[in-house]
Amino acid sequence: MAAAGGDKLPMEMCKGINGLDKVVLREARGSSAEVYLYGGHVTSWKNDHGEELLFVSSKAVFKPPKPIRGGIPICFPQFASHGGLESHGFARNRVWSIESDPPPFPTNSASKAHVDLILKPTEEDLKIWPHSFEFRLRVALGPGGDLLLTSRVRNTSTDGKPFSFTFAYHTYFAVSDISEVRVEGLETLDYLDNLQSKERFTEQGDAITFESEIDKIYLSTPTKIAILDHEKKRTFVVRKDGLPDAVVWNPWDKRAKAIADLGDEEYKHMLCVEAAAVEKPITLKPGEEWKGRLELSAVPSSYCSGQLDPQKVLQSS
Ligand code: TA6
Repeated sequence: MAAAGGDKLPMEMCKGINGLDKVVLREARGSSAEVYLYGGHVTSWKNDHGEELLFVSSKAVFKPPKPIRGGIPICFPQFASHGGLESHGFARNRVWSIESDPPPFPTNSASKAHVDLILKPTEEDLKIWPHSFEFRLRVALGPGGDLLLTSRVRNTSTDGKPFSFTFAYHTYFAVSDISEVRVEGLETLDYLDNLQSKERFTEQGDAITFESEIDKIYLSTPTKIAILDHEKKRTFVVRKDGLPDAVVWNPWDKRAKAIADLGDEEYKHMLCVEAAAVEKPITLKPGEEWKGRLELSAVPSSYCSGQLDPQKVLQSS
């Protein structure tokens, strides 16, 4: 359905792959995003030139209960195998609902191109994770095409008991060639290395570059991280709030082959940099709410010609 004057609506419901419900967000200058109700999952984010900025595997299975490989899976109430639930928890393979009138945000900066989703546990969910909660997710496009995700988790238990959870926005960025990418903002930080039994190490002073499998949880990270794509001359800036950790993952060639819903060579074109709360689980008493915000922007960079100082990207507001 088109708006008066032939313009596209800023928020539109339609059917996606395999008839799954999806929401399309459009910002006036041409940027767009797509969100599947299945998983509350952002599967597309395009700039105003129509270029896709998120990676989604060509082998992604858009069929419950398989989570979608790519985009931004929501890991909740458990990150990876940090607990007894299925990997990354169950929020990414549940069907979320649209909430037309959510409780107001403290700072209301919503553009017209936004959608509010909500997830509440079913009786079945309560059997595997016995905690009543409301998880509200707002996905919005900013006027400059920035992608903004705000998560609000509330403990709605009436039994007086607190609960704890871990969380991540498992963002798959689209990159031209992983060997040409560097990540700024995580140097000198401590991390848990998932490839070495989650042992704790300290990162060297240099920016992170990629030449083999990586699966690290950086701890107490700054609120801004930059991903510089040398070949594309593009810098992604990740801004986060309420999410102290940052996971960096690329499966590289061998592990990629073992992941059924990822093409053998596709690891070259993806990088996961995930705003997360893993090391210190979040605990909510009944009635309490937690908020975790992610803001992604993609800016042209001329890093390869030496004109862009990555530190400036990190320091500018
Ligand atoms: O965030 C990194 C990670 O936990 C890795 O260990 C890796 O296995 C990845 O997530 C993907 O997990 P998935 O369950 O989606 O296959």
